[in-house]
Amino acid sequence: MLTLYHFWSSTCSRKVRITLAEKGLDWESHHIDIVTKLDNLEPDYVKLNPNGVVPTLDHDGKIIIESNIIIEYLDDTFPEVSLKPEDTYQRALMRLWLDTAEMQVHKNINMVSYNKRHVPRMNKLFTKEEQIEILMRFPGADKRATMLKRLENGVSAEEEAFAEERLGDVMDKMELTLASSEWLVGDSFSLADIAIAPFIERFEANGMEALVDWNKRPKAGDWWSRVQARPSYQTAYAFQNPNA
Ligand SMILES: N[C@@H](CCC(=O)N[C@@H](CS)C(=O)NCC(=O)O)C(=O)O
Repeated sequence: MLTLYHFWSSTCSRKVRITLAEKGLDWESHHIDIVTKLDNLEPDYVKLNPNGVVPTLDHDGKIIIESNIIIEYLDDTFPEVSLKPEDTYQRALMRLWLDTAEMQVHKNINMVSYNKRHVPRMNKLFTKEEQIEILMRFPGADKRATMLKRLENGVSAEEEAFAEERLGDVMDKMELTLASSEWLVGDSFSLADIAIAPFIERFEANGMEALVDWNKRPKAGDWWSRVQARPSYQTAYAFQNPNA
């Protein structure tokens, strides 16, 4: 039995929901409200995910964290519908996209989303003192320190612009790659496409025009249309906030 601890609009959770849908796997939903209820900081959840973040997968009592590791675990464990290239070099390229999704895209979109999404959302729900208390409950020292610094000093226009440029680098790499292959790795849809897709939707939702101007990057635009047309993408995005 598969249970996914996830949040409806989290990019990392969406990666896993797309993978589950591509593979036609049944799963049970355990919604973790990371915004208003802060379920992710509850001690029982932190026992499962010591970083206090979503997603977390429970497969018959085996706990797996980190979205990239979860999607590879699912693909390895349920190989009937494969989302990995056969060729080992192509597999390495696929893993490089997974790494890019986490180390370049997730990291920089977090920076860009801070003023756009995070600050207005938190200020609406909590006073500054409450926000400090919440951050002190974060289990990871690194994240706690980064977020406390951001709360004190904000994210500057320069930091935001730099992060957006790094996201532009990834979009350029996609455009170049997709000039000679149908999908991010070769001619089959793979975990590489799944790992990147939710962030493109986030760029659009954030109104980051320079990144999603498909006249400028037509190959990436065509790829994006094909990703969104897949039933797996639609199923993953149909999951709405159960508390709304
Ligand atoms: N590297 C982790 C990142 C997980 C992560 O940052 N999740 C976000 C949502 S996309 C989260 O739970 N944030 C809650 C918080 O920061 O309080 C993964 O890929 O699973």
